[in-house]
Amino acid sequence: STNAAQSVAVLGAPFSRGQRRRGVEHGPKVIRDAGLIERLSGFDYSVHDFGDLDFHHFEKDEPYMDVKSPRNVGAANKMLSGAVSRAVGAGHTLVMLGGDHSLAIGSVGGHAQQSPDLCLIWVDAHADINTPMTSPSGNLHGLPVAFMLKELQDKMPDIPGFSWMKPFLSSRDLVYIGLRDVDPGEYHILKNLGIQYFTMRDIDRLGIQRVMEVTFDHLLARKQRPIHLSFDIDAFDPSLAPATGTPVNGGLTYREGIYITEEIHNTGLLSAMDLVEVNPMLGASREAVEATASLAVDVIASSLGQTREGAHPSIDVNSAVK
Ligand code: B3U
Ligand code: MN
Ligand code: MN
Repeated sequence: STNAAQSVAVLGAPFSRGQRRRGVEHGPKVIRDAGLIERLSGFDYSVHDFGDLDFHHFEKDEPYMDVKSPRNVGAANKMLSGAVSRAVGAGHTLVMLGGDHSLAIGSVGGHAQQSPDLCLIWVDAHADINTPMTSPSGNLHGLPVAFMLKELQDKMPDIPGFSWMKPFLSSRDLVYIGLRDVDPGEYHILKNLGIQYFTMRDIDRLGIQRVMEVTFDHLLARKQRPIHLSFDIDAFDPSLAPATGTPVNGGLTYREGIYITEEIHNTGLLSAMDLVEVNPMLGASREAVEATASLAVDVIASSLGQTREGAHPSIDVNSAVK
């Protein structure tokens, strides 16, 4: 693409308190160990590994209503949003490695500080749009989108740890792809706000090519603007991504997942992305963990321009083919 990013920043967010299963805080390490930085270094832009954030842990963190660890999740996201905002402001395309999906609050929020007109593509088995009232689990990785949306402001109480943030996204600036486990309260919100979403059934019906076409029509037809991609590895079928906290059968195939990211790259508008919920403690074997981490690398590389038709690096083709 002629719109190739100038530089990419990779930022690790080793954090797991948005859900109950330990291990997802090791996501950044296993994704790096699967060769992420080396893979990106083969491309046309410079790659900056910003390392991992060092989150402060609050020992005393009573639930609010049913919501678990609000102060830890709030503070981690405050730190993350600052780091993402600085990286995007410095001109990098930002790759955030989670950690659990509660981190999208800070990642998308920090991105929005620099690009208030961004749009959001959420690739996930889950809608992650519960409010404290609708959440069946009290796990904050099931709530991040509700924090972001202006239209849900009156449904979100003052949760301890989140006084620093304000909703910044309109429901029409969001598209979901891959849904297949949506809670009753979430379904109500999706319908009520008229949010554009594609379940796995929609992908079966329309095909992934049409799904991406409608996604871009919805988000970009009025004007071109920065894209934030928030990619939960559990969007993939569990046979491909077994090492994750809440696998759901019937997910994306490898080819559907990579088609999504190729198309997003081809817009030339990707400005930041998250890759979350890789949990190396949940794979049944070493191979299962490595397959999941390597899939995460493929998703990121393909979002940033790796193609299946072959690379076109900036070398002198005439001398290369002699
Ligand atoms: N919707 C459920 C389950 C869930 C959400 N996100 C994940 N699982 N990964 C909830 O707890 O809100
Ligand atoms: Mn998620
Ligand atoms: Mn999910």
